[in-house]
Amino acid sequence: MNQVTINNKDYSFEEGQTILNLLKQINIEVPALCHDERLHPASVCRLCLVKISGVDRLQPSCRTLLATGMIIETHLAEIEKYRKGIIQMLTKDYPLNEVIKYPQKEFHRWVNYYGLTKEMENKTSSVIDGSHPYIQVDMSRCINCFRCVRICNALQGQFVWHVIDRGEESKIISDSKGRFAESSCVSCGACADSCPTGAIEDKQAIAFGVPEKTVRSVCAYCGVGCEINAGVKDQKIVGIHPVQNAPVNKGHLCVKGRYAWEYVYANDRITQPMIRRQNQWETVTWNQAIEFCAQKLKSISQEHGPDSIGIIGSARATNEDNYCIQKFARTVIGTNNVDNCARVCHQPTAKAMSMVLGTGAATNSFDDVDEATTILLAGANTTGSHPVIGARIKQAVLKGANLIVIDPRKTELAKYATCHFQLKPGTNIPLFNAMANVIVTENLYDKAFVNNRTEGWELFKNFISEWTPEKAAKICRIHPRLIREAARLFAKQSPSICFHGLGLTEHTQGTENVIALVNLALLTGNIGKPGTGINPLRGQNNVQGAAAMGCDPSVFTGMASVRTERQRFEGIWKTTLTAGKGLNLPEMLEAASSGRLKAMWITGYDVFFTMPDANHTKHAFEKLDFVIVQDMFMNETAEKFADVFLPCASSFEREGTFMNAERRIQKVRKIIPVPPNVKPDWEIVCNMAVAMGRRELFNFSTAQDIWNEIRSTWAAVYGITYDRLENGGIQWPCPTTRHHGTTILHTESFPREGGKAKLSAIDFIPTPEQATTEYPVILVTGRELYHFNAGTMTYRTAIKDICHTDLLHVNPEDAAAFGLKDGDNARVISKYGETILPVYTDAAIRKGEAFSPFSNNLVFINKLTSSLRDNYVQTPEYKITAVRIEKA
Ligand SMILES: Nc1nc2c(c(=O)[nH]1)N[C@H]1C(S)=C(S)[C@@H](COP(=O)(O)OP(=O)(O)OC[C@H]3O[C@@H](n4cnc5c(=O)[nH]c(N)nc54)[C@H](O)[C@@H]3O)O[C@H]1N2
Ligand SMILES: Nc1nc2c(c(=O)[nH]1)N[C@H]1C(S)=C(S)[C@@H](COP(=O)(O)OP(=O)(O)OC[C@H]3O[C@@H](n4cnc5c(=O)[nH]c(N)nc54)[C@H](O)[C@@H]3O)O[C@H]1N2
Ligand code: SF4
Ligand code: SF4
Ligand SMILES: [Mo]
Repeated sequence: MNQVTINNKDYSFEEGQTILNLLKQINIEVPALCHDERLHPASVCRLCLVKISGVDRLQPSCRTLLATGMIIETHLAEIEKYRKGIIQMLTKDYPLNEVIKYPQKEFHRWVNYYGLTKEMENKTSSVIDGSHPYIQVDMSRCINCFRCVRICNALQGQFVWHVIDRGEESKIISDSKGRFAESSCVSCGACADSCPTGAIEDKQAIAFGVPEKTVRSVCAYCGVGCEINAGVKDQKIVGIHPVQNAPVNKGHLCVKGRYAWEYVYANDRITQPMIRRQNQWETVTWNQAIEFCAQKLKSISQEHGPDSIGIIGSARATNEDNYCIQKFARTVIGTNNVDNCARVCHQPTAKAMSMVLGTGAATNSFDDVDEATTILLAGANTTGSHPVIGARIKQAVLKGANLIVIDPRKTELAKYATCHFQLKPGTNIPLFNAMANVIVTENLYDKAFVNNRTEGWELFKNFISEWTPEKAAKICRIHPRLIREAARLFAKQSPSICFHGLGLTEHTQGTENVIALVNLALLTGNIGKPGTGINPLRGQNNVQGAAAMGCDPSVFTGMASVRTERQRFEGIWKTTLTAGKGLNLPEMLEAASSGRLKAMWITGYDVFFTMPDANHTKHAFEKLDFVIVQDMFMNETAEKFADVFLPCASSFEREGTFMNAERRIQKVRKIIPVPPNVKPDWEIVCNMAVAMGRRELFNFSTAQDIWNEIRSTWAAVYGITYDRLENGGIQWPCPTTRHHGTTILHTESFPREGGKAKLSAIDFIPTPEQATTEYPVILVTGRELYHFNAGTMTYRTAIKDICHTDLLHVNPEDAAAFGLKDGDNARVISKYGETILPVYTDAAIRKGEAFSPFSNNLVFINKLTSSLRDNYVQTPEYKITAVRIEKA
């Protein structure tokens, strides 16, 4: 069965496999210059033709499926002659010098293979376009394979490249019709990755040359968790490309994962431990630094108690690092004052989901995008913040999925949406409640699911009856008809999947926003099945992991409550642990302000720059006696407030694991050596523990040792061994070493008492932060594609040449009313502070609103943001600040 004969040898194949795919697998190379495994076969180059016995004409192997009994010849003399002829035609006018310089390029390999260089000439291109910081375009080397056109359309959905003219004359140009940098390109690098000639080429490849080896690892930026292949030469990274068959990114990356790795070589990277004395930084040895910190922490703890110290884990560092950090806080210091930046991000999601579903993590997987008929995207700008998933959602919609977007801005995906709710910021609950009202009153709910798998129905039904679309529409400033349409779409055109972002969580009712969204999934039975679920688009590469490892004041590793599981952890760590929950980050800052907290050790988190109401944060930091910052760079917190700086390794320089937004644990591999005086975070923490007399608890010599201890504390990851991760990531729960991991949660029941999920009546309480005559504009802060959070890393890469500052996005009519044009500096003033930044007029913003990213340290938008917080978990309300805008 499933047997074919190729060049007189027998092979087996898989159902649905193409001839070309099998040829690659068995290392028989045929040229296929228009082919890319990520694309549907085009078969325009006619080079991959093979002879199939009994079939008259030669067949393109790229799109011919294998069938049992086929007898295939790949290298008959007539075929080879034909191939050589085609490639020879392509070499006409092609520069010989490029073939010599880059012999490994796909097209160049075939030119050499067929011995075609003799008739070629050296040429200097007159059409090189170097306008883009990362991608060089030289269409004198284009062979019209159209891979760039197709991959830009089919993978990224950006439609940048266009074919003009026909036949011999046809040419490929970008949609700017001029300089590439002015096109609509989002710099994902897919076209450059696919181009077989170098007509579209990474500038990094031109500058740094061909790698000697590649190492597979995981992107260091966002929670999508794309797998990367890092090219290494002379022990340095020279380029990064996507892993073709990675489950998450399927051969795709965004600009940050693909290109923005140069920060590891930034001139101002800190590569020596330092102590600040009399306002001067002094470099010291590791022994001196650790000894100094250990003594300070000991004496502060002795004098003021262990709870006078707060420790912050890093959502950018590995699970192993974060496990050590929280274990250090709990066992060495003896406090539960440990947190991470999930606090300011998706903690409301974790809280909401664990309350009503029993588990605080995404219920489904990214692959469910392709299974869904309707996609609901709430408060997430996915093509900017999670670009590879944004591109997957865009492709799903282009293939026919319905899309409901809920966002005050007309985001890129809103332009593709069946329904876009451009609601007033902070009014999610009325909208979700009204959708639930329509689903209930129009009898569209899933009775069996509601009966068998939820509790609270009677109360909910009564509560929701008053939430008519008309009532909600007024509050949200949207049309009631649209609410009915969206509710029907979501309920009837299932499976329906929900993705959500900070537009739900970073509000005073952040936790409740998420609960109100979960209600919709529960009512319609859109949970526990393929193509459904509640899926938070988690922020940083390992924010899901940092929290799950226990960098949280109320839970130990594996989300084990400090209240109920203390004894178990006392057993595991063989020490006594403090009772009661500790302080979270906002509470730590308050305790600092009031003099109760004396010291902080902050790893991989620019707290001062990214917490709201910077004046308030500054006051808190000024009151602290001792601050340790552990980072790669002198971030704002370190520069203003640190007493000690401990330089850490980047994720390219160490082993460990990250956990992505779909609960997938993936292997982070050491790609390049650690700089001489720099250490991985976990090693620094272990050294500190040893210096403070707890060597026995931190006897780890590798990241794997730590992971094995993590496995022993948390049953849901017990089955995930390092060995198993060699072959790709695994999604928890994975209780045994034979278990394959879990792609969909809650298929049978919910891990709550009684096994049912909870429908909850959520009332709407408007935020006190409203527009006033003095502050008439609502400023929403969030992200854009190019920079990442504190900007510490992306501003140290050529991304700064694409996007050199945060811009204040203002509706064009508002801008005119304020007397502002594009590029003018605006002064933005809130109750909390003021700053100046350039204006960008943007029709995606409604009148009376404005939007700004928060990544540029000169702008420092958090001088403006309000100190209001979520009612349950204290996540700041970054999404709403009333401001006044003036010409600066
Ligand atoms: N390029 C890039 N990618 C990133 C990051 C980055 O800095 N840059 N950061 C990472 C991190 S840490 C995170 S947490 C994620 C965040 O990813 P997202 O959740 O996408 O983040 P934001 O852009 O902050 O906010 C999303 C949207 O919420 C909308 N919004 C504001 N108020 C409301 C509201 O009341 N209701 C609704 N429905 N929408 C509202 C905003 O207009 C915005 O479009 O991104 C991660 N990925
Ligand atoms: N106005 C406004 N402010 C916001 C937000 C908003 O929407 N609006 N969003 C908030 C959100 S969701 C978040 S998550 C925060 C993000 O705020 P931060 O967590 O401060 O931002 P990041 O840029 O992700 O990274 C923090 C630091 O980690 C360092 N780092 C990177 N890798 C490692 C490592 O392996 N080890 C160590 N030790 N350090 C490392 C980087 O150099 C950087 O200094 O910002 C919040 N602030
Ligand atoms: S880099 Fe990406 S978005 Fe830009 S043209 Fe190439 S494929 Fe399209
Ligand atoms: S989508 Fe996220 S994980 Fe993927 S390459 Fe971009 S930043 Fe990295
Ligand atoms: Mo975040």
